[in-house]
Amino acid sequence: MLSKHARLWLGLIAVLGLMSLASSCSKTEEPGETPTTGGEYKTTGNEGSITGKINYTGTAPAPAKIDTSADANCTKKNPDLVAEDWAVKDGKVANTFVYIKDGTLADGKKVGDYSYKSSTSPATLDQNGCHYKPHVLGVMVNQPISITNSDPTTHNVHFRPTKNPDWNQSQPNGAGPLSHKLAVSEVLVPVKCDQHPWMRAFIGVMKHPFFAVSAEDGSFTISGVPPGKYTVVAWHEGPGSGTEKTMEVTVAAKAPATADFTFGASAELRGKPSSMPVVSAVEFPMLRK
Ligand SMILES: [Cu+2]
Repeated sequence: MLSKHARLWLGLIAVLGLMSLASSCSKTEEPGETPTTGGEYKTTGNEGSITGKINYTGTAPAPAKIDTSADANCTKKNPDLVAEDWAVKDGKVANTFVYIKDGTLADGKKVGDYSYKSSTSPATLDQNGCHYKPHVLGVMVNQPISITNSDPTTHNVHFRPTKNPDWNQSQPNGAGPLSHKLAVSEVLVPVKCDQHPWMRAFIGVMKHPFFAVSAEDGSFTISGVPPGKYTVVAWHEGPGSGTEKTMEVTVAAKAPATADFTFGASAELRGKPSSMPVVSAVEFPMLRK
């Protein structure tokens, strides 16, 4: 039989053990992608491309006028500001993020088996006329994002990811560019301005370079794609975490593959809700942030 003291000590040791487990668990939550098994992807010269159009069938929602009266500087600079959630022109949709979600290369390796050199040239997110340009942006993990303020007012850029840390910076009129990086892939990170609640942008963060954003004419091209069979997703913002369309695409050596996507007003074309972030089933409730 253990004495009362011994039982107390054993209890204390168990509590300390749990606390150290908790701290090691929280360490694994630090952002960063897990290392890949296939090494860095080396171009072979056989790469092809995926090109297509984002279409809209039916009557597109009329762009809603934004009330900017809370900041006279915004009203003066951009009196006709409208919402950009559905930028549709002649049945073609801009601001759709298209990316390879999964797939197998001709060499039998999965896309995720390789690592891909991150671009070191910064992507730019400009605050201009009290909205973001571009409205949808794609970057690779750890690629610098340069955030500029071209407005005669103060903005407060606020990245609101679910897999990367929250990031929130004030940027007064005339201040120099801010720089930020996201270490974990995430589709897509909403960006808002805490000064102007209508301001909204989305950043797709990818481990690989196989992504594009549709232009005003609905067109997109993903170049440098190794031959293989892929699941390609077209994501568009919408209720909740957005909607997505999925297509299986085969890329042949040195050839362009076509992937046209259609969104629309009907329930069938509205697309299915984007998949929500996966929460680990094994989770200590007291460790939830
Ligand atoms: Cu702002």
